[in-house]
Amino acid sequence: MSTLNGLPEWDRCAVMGVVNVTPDSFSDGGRWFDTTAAVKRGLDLVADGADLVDVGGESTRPGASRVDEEEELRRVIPVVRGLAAEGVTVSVDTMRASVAARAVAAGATLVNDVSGGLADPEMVPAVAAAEVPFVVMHWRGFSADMAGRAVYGDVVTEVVSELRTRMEAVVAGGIAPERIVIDPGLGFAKDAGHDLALVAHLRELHALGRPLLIAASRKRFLGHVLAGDEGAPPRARERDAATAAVSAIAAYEGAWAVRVHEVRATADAVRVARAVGAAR
Ligand code: PMM
Repeated sequence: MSTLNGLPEWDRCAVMGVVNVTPDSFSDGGRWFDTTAAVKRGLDLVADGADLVDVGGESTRPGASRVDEEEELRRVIPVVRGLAAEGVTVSVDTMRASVAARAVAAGATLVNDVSGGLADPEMVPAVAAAEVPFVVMHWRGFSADMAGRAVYGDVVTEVVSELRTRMEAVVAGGIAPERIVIDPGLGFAKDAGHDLALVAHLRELHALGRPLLIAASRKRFLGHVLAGDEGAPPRARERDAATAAVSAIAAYEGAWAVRVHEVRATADAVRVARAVGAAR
């Protein structure tokens, strides 16, 4: 498994637990909205087996509008500081350079930008200066109108090629190649078929030569897979077993980390994947 400059090394796929400090996130919106509850949630995820915790203050659910900078800072920074003070490895989920920089100052050790640096021209220089790992996710535009951009000839080839271009831009902007993590951005300008094709072709994503983060947790494509005869998908919070199934697949295929809202089943899944991989 590739090492990632600046983060602990895990001997298996890492489990990234999610704390969304938002009133409206896709799957857990409103539940961890005050600082104390959010820090406690992060610590509970660690107790359940999370290796690192991803803290975000802006919902990126399909159709979501943006939160303003002051509000995002108010949501995120105290939670990052609280978790880092407890010794937790913290990642910050933000598209804003100012939030990323303040979060790193508060103890975050990874910047997870769903726009891969496209949303804020200051992001790449800020992360380069902070010298922390950076998640480059495949992204074609803000959530408010991303559904219209879910148009591909061959989704796997196009996502790999767009990620390669983005990685080159990020490196040209000063972020060391050994600090980059890549992510296909499941559900971002993608329909269920696109997401499934990407999960089925993780090997092609490995060709980019960087650690791979997979964030399938509770997403619409899982609801689509699980929908019964009447076509009604289970609610987001009822998709955790399906999420763990993707975690096992991703871990077995060599993903660096999986990002999930409920950690326990995924913590087991990545251990089973490691054991099966070792017996291969
Ligand atoms: N998805 C969401 C939020 N952050 N970060 C990365 N790197 N990759 C993702 O696919 C991703 C992300 C949206 O999910 P949520 O609002 O349900 O947590």
